[in-house]
Amino acid sequence: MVISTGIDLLDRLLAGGIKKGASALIMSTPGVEDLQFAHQCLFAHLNNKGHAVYVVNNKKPSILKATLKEFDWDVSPFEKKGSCIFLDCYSGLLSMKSQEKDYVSNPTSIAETSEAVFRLLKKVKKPSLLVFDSLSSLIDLTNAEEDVLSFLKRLKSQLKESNTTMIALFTRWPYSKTTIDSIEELFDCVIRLKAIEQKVILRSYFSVAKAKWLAQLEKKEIPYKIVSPGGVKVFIPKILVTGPFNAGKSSFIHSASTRAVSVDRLGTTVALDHGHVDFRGFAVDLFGTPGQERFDPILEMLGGEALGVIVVVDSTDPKGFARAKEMLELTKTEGLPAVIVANKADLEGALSSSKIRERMKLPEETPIIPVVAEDIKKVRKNKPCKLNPEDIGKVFEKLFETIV
Ligand SMILES: Nc1nc2c(ncn2[C@@H]2O[C@H](COP(=O)(O)OP(=O)(O)OP(=O)(O)O)[C@@H](O)[C@H]2O)c(=O)[nH]1
Ligand SMILES: [Mg+2]
Repeated sequence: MVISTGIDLLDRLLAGGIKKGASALIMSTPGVEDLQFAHQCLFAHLNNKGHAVYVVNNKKPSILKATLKEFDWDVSPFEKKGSCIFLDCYSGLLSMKSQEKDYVSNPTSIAETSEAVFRLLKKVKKPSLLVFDSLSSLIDLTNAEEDVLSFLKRLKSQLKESNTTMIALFTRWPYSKTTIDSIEELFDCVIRLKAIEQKVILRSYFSVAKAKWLAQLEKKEIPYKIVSPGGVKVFIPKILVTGPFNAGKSSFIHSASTRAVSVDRLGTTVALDHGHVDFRGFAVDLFGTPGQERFDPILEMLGGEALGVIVVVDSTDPKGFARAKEMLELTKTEGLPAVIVANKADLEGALSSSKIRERMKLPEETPIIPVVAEDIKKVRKNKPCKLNPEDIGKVFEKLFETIV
């Protein structure tokens, strides 16, 4: 019995989601976007006929709802039905009249806040989710770390009693170590968000640091980014698409991407192809190389920092197979997770996957996926064509399996 986080890969790491009645802490370092982790879970829960109480103490509920809407997570129908209740612990701070039915007049008082939270927990229907946004703001507002901890303890037993799941946001400002440790200790599950600066690019990762209901944790750090609409996407910043001249690299990138650009002249790529892919919760940037040998000097540069590689070969042209392997060397991407696209499988004389494996001397674990043009009648000489979306889906599935 779990509540989905709305993020496929995170659900998988948690063996399905957050256990019902358990508490999950989204612990982030300052500057990392964390809000959508709670929002994605909230919206998935409401869509699954769940009920929720959302405690907000660091922005006006109207702003929060606008943010949700921006991500295509419009909660107003759920509010109307009564399945989503906002507890406004913010307007009172500015001595403004709240526009919510439920509010706390003096949010700096932990007694008032907790009274309101407990009242709503009794009222909300099952299965229920409490979103606490945010715990760090509660500490800042009340300036009473001890009181917040004892509130959390009472809250936990209340959650258990009412079988309510909690997801709470916490930004790791420089609080005392004992406070941070005690908070982590109190929660059943801790999901850490952090950002790492790599060269000039800032990358964010999530990981499950604790989940009491699991015997063993998968110690994985999953790169993510937040896109609107869509929310949290597992983000693979660079996949290299390479392969011999005329194999179908540009066709692959264009067919796979929601947005793509190529720099082509007379039907061949002369600089690079770039595309952005959105697929089952993954966001991926594809970088393609030209195929002609005169571009070999720039291949190493194009391959830098790739996390995986898609090698496109023309299944009817075994002469290109050796060149494909050479391109892996030139781009310095041997050893990275790789998938072979056996393209043009629709053409007469196309070799089977096993023949290609044999000829290319590829290990058994390297996936080879046959790919065909979506409509062979529309294929034009020297012009990238549209490839079959189902085949492309298989390529990404295999690739993501090996990368994350
Ligand atoms: N029948 C068939 N033709 C294909 C397929 N994929 C690509 N083509 C055609 O093959 C030719 C080359 O495709 P591109 O996508 O331009 O190949 P490329 O690898 O980017 O080529 P370079 O950039 O010049 O190295 C084009 O005429 C495409 O229309 C396929 O699956 N089936
Ligand atoms: Mg090309």
